[in-house]
Amino acid sequence: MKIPRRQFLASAAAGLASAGLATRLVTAADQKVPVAPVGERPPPPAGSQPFLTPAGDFEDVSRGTPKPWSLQGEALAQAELTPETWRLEVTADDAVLDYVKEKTSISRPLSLDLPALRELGRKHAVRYIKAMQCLNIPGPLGQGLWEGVPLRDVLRLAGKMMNVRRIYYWGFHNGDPKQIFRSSLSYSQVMETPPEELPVFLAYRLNGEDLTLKRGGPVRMVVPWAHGFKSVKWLQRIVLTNDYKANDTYAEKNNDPESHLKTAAYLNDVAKQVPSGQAVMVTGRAIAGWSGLQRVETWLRPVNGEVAELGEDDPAWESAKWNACQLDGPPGNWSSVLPKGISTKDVLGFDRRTGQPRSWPLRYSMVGWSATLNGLARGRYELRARAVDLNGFAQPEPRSMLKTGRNAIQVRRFEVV
Ligand SMILES: Nc1nc2c(c(=O)[nH]1)N[C@H]1C(S)=C(S)[C@@H](COP(=O)(O)O)O[C@H]1N2
Ligand SMILES: [Mo]
Repeated sequence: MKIPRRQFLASAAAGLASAGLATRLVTAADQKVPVAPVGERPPPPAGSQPFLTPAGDFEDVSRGTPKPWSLQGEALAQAELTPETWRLEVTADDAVLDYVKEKTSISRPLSLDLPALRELGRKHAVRYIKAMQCLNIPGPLGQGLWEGVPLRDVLRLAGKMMNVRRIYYWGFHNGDPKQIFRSSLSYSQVMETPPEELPVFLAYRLNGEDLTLKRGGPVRMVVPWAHGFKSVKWLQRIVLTNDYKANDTYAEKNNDPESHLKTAAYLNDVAKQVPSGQAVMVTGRAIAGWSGLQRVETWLRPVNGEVAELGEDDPAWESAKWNACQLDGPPGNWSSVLPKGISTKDVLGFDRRTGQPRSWPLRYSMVGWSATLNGLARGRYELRARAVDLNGFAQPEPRSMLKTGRNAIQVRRFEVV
């Protein structure tokens, strides 16, 4: 059956609208906004959010009763969450499943302690800067310089492997199966790292210090390209399996277990009232996800009378004027940003010889942005922000499922008086 194009678009839009999704089509005009080349972008203004989030300032998304980070003394040692008691067990799956024909085996099951992992780190340690972002929370949790040993180098110690297609892993869960928070990766994702991609690793340091219990220490998985749910805290168990299905706890909550970190723009708060004649400085943060980040744009919309939600199918979206903002450039002085003794040359994502970032923003990192609004007449306004990825797609285009990563277009309302 042929559906006229207009009618098709209308019904597609209605479908999206009824699903409550913040999805907008990108027009060719959208893609012609000039962006300052990396070298010309000014470093972040003084007093803006720190580039690296102190470990204690991350937003915490921890499950468990009691929360594993609240354990102390003997209970903490019993939980094997002290540097002395921590162990990582790596075994082959012995489950029998009718849809899996070949049995998994490894020649050397492992029980690794922290000194052994650190010893591996002398030769194989990697560091990179990554934003931690929950798939379901509309705002980054923090950004760290994570350090540890690639998972592939740990798995190599397990000897000869047969029939491993997936890697299942989880952490301490109060010994209660109902509290397990699991995640998984394919064997290839772990063992092979494409050029410029960052490896999955077992992190034991954050911002130059031992990983705190609250951030998932002694050891946490860090999956660079993924949302937080792949980065399991208090890591203790890895099971190599020939089961090809993802076993992620997050999948049970209607989330896409294979989703990638989304490119997204977030707005900081704006003063509710601004005196007329005064410039309005708006700021926010943006994440460079899987599809990269080209620019952030804002749309300032005068609103008269009562403020109502802008419906998904409101024609105002089609005539919206989006303006490119100023994206923060690399910090002027990296040594004041990185922990003492760490050079950018030792961090993945930077050129080994020059110490310059290989791309900006760094992959999977978070940067600040700002815009100054001048000459606003008295009245009420709505300000929206969106990110445009390296494909020229304004986010959250073209994907339509927020359960693969929340990056709807945020709005702030203010009044010029
Ligand atoms: N063991 C364990 N690991 C976990 C979780 C958890 O509940 N238990 N939450 C995950 C989710 S959903 C997110 S978004 C991140 C949050 O990391 P943070 O608490 O360091 O900010 O941790 C992940 N790792
Ligand atoms: Mo999360």
